[in-house]
Amino acid sequence: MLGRVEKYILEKIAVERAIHMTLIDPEKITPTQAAIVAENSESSGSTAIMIGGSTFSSKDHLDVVVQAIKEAVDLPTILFPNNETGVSKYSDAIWFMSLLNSVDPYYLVGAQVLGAPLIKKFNIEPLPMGYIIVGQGGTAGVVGKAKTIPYDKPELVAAHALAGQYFGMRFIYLEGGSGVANPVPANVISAVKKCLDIPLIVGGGIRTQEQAAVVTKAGADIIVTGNLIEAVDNKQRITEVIKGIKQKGSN
Ligand code: 1GP
Repeated sequence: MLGRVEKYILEKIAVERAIHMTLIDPEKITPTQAAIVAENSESSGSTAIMIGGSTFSSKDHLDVVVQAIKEAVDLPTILFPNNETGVSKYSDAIWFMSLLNSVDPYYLVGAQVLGAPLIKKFNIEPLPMGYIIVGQGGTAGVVGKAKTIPYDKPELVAAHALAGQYFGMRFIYLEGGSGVANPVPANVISAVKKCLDIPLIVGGGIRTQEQAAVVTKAGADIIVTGNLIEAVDNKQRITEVIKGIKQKGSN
C-alpha cells in the first residue's frame, strides 16, 4: 500500500501533470528563514518541501529546521539525505535513494543500510528513488563519487534510469548539480522519460520560468529548485518557475 506522501505526490502529478518542490539546504539557513521560505513556497503553489544538502553535518540543526518548517506550513516534508545523518524524526517522508552512478558502494547501499533502521524507528515514509548525477554534477557529484554522465550521452542516462525502475525504485531523479550553469537538457530528459513508467524528477540549475517550461515540456514530472530560495525575492522567483511548469501543463 502506498504511503500518504507518495499518494499525495502521485495524485498531484495526475491532476497537474507536473509539480514543483522546493529544496532547502539546512546548512545554509536558520530555522526562521526556513519557515519563511516554506511559507513562500506554499503560497506560490509548491507541492512539498525537500530538506537536505551535499555537505551537511549537524543533525541537531537539521531537526530544528524540519520542525520550523512543519510548524510553518501544511506541505509535506521530504528529506533529501546525502548520507545516514540526513534522517530527522520530524519529517513526514524521506527520499530513500541510491546514487546509481556512484563508484562508492557507500552511496549505492551503505548509507541506506545505516539509515533504514532509523527510518523504521521514527516511522518516516520512505520514497524509493534512483538518483543519477549528470553533466557537471556540482558538489553532489564530487561528494557522491559519481561517474557523472555527460549531457551528450542521453542513452546512457536512460539506461541508468531504466535499471533503477527495474530494481523497483518508484521515482528517478536526474541531478544536474546544485547551482550549475546549464540545467539537464531537454533531449536527455525526453530520452529518459520515453523509457520510464515512473515519475521523473529533474533538478539542478533551474532558475527561470523559461527553463522550468523547457524541462517540464521535455517530460519532467517533478521540478526541484534549491538555490533560488537564497534570493531576496525568492517568492517571486518560485512563482515564476511554477508559472513555467504550468505553462507546459496548459499547452
Ligand atoms: C540540487 O537539484 C537540486 O540537488 C536543486 O538545484 O540548487 O540549482 O536549484 P539548484
